[in-house]
Amino acid sequence: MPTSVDSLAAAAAEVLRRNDTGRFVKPAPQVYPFQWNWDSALVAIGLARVDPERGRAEVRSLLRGRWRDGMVPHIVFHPQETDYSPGPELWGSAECPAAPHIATSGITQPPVLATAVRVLHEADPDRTFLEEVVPALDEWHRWLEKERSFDASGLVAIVHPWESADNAPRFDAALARIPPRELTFTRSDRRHLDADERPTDLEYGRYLAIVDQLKEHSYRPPSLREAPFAYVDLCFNSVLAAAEEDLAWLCAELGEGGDRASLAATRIRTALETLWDEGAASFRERDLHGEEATTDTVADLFPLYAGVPDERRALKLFAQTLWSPERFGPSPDAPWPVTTVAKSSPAYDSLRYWRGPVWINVNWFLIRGLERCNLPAEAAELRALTLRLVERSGFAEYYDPSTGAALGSGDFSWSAALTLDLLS
Ligand code: 9WN
Repeated sequence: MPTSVDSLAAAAAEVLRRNDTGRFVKPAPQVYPFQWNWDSALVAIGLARVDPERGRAEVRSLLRGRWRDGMVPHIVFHPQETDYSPGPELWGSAECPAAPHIATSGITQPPVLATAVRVLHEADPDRTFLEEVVPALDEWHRWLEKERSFDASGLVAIVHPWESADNAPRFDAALARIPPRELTFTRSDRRHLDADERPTDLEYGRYLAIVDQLKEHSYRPPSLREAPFAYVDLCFNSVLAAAEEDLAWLCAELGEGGDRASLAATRIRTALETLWDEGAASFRERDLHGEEATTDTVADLFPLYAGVPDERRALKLFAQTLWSPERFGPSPDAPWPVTTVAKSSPAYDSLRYWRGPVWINVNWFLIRGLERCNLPAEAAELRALTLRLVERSGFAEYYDPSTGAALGSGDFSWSAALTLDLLS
C-alpha cells in the first residue's frame, strides 16, 4: 500500500486509468461494468485534479444517456459490456417515449453533476464546455422540480431506493409494503462479492417489483402519490440544493441569469432547515406514503453538505451525532468513521453495504459540509481519518468500521477519485 501523499495520489489516478473503458470510467473493474450517474460525477471531481479534459469527457459521456424530458438516468448501458444483471432488459427503455437511443435505466440518482462541472471549471476554466453542458444540467434540475416535487417546499421525492443509498434501513418500512417479485435471473453481484455484504434476495425482489410498476407508466408515474415508493431522501435533497447553487454559479460564469436555480436552492435549503430535530441533534426525513421512516442513517446528517444548519446546530450535530461514539463517530470498538447507520440502531450491520459500513463518498460529502458550516478543524480530522483508511485498506467500495477492512469491490472508482480531491 502506498504510504506517502504522492504515491497515494498516483495509486488513485492509476485506479481511474484502469477502470477507464475509453468511453467512461466504470465504477469498479467487474461488479459495475456500465456507467452510473453519481459515480461518473464523483469521478469527474477526481479527474479535475489530474486530467480535467478527461473529466469533461466523463460528463459528456454521461449526458449521452439523457432522456428527451431532461432526466439523466441512473445507469447508461454502453453496449460493449454485458456482465451485470439486472441489465438493460429489465428496464426496456427502448419502449419509453422519452428515452434516448442508447439503453438506460428509467430512474435517476443524486444530481452531483452540476457540482462536478463547477469543480472542473474552477480547476481548468473552459467556457465552451459550459455552453455545451449547462443547458442539460438546467433541464435535468427542472425535470426534478416538475416530476418529483410534491408540494411548494421545493423538496423532491425519489421513486426507487436505487435513486439513493439503496438498501439503507431508512427505506425498510416503505419497502415492506411492496410485494416482492421472483428473481428470474442470477444476480451478477453474487459472482463477485460475499452475500453478507450485499442486499438480500428479498430486497432485490422488491426493487424489481417497483421497476415493474414504474415501467407500466414508462417510469413517469401519473403522480407521486400513485408511485409504489416515494421517499423524501435527505441525501438526494441536500445534493440537489448544493447542485442548484452550483448551477446558478455556472450560469453566472456564462453571464446568464441563474435565477431559477438560485431560487430553487434557497427554497430547498429553507425546507431542509425545518426538518431539524433538536432532541435527536440531527435532521429527519420522511416517507411520502406516511409510514414512519427509519431514522438514524447518515442521510440525516446530509443537510450539512448543503450548508443548512447554523453554527450552533452544526456544532451540536457534530458533537452529539456525527462524532458521537454511540452513533456515527469513532469508538474504541469501531474506530473508523463515519458509519452509514448509527451504531446504536438495531439495524446497524458493520458488513452489509449501506447498513453500517463506511463509504468514501459519504465522508467526502460530510467533510465538505463541515467546511461549509464553519467547522474546519472537525473537517480536517475526518479528512485525515478518511485518508488513513484508504492508505491502509486501498480504494474499496466500502469498509468495516470496526476493523477498517475493505468490503465490496476493490479498486472502486469514486473512492480513488475522491481521495484525489481530498489530497488536493
Ligand atoms: C444498483 C455503482 C452503484 C452506485 C450505487 C450503489 C450500487 C447498484 C447495485 O452501485 O448500486 O444501482 O448493483 O447495487 O448502491 O450507489 O451508484 O457504483
